[in-house]
Amino acid sequence: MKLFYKITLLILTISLLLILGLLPVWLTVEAENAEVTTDQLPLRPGLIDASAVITFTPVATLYLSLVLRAEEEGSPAPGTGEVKIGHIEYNPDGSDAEGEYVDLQNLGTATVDITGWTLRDEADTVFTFPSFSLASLAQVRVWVKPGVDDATNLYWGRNSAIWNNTGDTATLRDATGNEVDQCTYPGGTPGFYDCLP
Ligand SMILES: [Ca+2]
Ligand SMILES: [Ca+2]
Repeated sequence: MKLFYKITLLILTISLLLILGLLPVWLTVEAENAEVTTDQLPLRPGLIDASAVITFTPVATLYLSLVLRAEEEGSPAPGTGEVKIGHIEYNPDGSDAEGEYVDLQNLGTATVDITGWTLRDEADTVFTFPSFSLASLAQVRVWVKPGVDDATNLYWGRNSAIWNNTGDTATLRDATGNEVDQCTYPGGTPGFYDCLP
């Protein structure tokens, strides 16, 4: 083969390799720049948008399908909330009415709107949550006593105790009355109970 053809073939080969190698980089940049607000698919929105643009390139399609599969496996995009009764302080030092409280924890990955939810004891004394959102991994303390609500403390507003020192059951229901969690403690020492393992 003549030298000219050899060089031409070499240049073509290098060009092809460069295109194949750089395409994924370009795609990634495009995908990250794309702004899409769709939440209908459990995938990274930018990548979906990019896929519509470059599906004409077989290599790009292959690459993208690999990326999308990785995204799907890597992150459960739409998070879920998981609110649990964490701790019940039923026999605190000093006045029970002053010191009793229950901690709720959101163990999930999404914020949960607990407005209108209820917390009750075995005797059906009910606390209804005011307008409140519990962020992922956040905690809120529900005091029995009166007080001024803030981001981590809510107040039942009672002057008498709720949580029996000899055992009781706390039940948490959502705004439509579905039971979300329940915690029964036996009572006695040490005066508090951790509902979560
Ligand atoms: Ca008590
Ligand atoms: Ca009680």
